[in-house]
Amino acid sequence: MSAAPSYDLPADYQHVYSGKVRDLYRRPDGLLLFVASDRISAYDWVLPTEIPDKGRILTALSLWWFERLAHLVPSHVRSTAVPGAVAGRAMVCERLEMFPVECVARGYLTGSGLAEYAASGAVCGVGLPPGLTDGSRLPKAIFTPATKAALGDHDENVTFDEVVVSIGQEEATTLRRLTLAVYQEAARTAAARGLVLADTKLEFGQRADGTIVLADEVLTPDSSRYWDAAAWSPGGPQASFDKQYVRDWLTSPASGWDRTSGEAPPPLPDEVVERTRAKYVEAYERLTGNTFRAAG
Ligand code: Q0T
Repeated sequence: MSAAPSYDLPADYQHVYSGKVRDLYRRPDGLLLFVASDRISAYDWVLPTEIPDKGRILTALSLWWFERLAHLVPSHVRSTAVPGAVAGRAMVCERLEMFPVECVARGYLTGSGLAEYAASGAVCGVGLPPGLTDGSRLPKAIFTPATKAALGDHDENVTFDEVVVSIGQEEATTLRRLTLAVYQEAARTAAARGLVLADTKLEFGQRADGTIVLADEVLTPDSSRYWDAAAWSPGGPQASFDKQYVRDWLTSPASGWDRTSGEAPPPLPDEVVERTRAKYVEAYERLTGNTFRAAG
């Protein structure tokens, strides 16, 4: 995963980092190029099949959210004028000093939050009432920070007090306030479009003058759990808005794949690719009210 991805970018763009599905480059002027690929991950694997337009759809969605959130927090986006090789799926961003904290807000209980709650009755030190189950709505949204793990590892949930030790009281308090404000605003918007925003992960950085800035991609299906509100039914795992066709096929006999085998997953059939692409388009269109237009 450390090899530079093979976009045909100008020679003076320097590859600095790749996540499972995103790549970061540095321009000669010091600004960053944040590229959303068409790669998709499932069950901790990057699949061998790409989802056409996924990077463009998620970039358009991120940009839409950054604008809607600008009254709460500035974003790292400086421009969408990017090289042709990554047209529509990249953003030019200012370089920040990143906080070493994954800022997660949860309005619903699932995933690692559910596991912690089942073991201790709390998530990241935040006590919760008894009787909650997988998919339950929380009485109010909670800040559940995590520390960034190395690529391939899972982030580790930490308490607010551990964040204070790491970055200081004032900044920890600000990140919590901003994370919950962003979640609240986005969850309200999603609900109005028939979507549940179960949780979301944000990353913040700081300018040299101390301003705290929202970075990374925001409120995409890759950084957030979206569920169809009409199907929400606590008491078991909720269908993923975007990845359910992929998961269902990978775990069906048709795939021939055993996810406990340690073997890489097989390529996705065209039908699964097309249905999944349609879900990303649907998420974009429902949230923004805009029509997604594929590149001509
Ligand atoms: C970063 C300085 O997920 C990451 O990158 C995806 C390709 C993590 N990451 C973010 C940075 C950013 C941003 N975003 C920024 N504006 N300034 N660093 C580095 N890694």
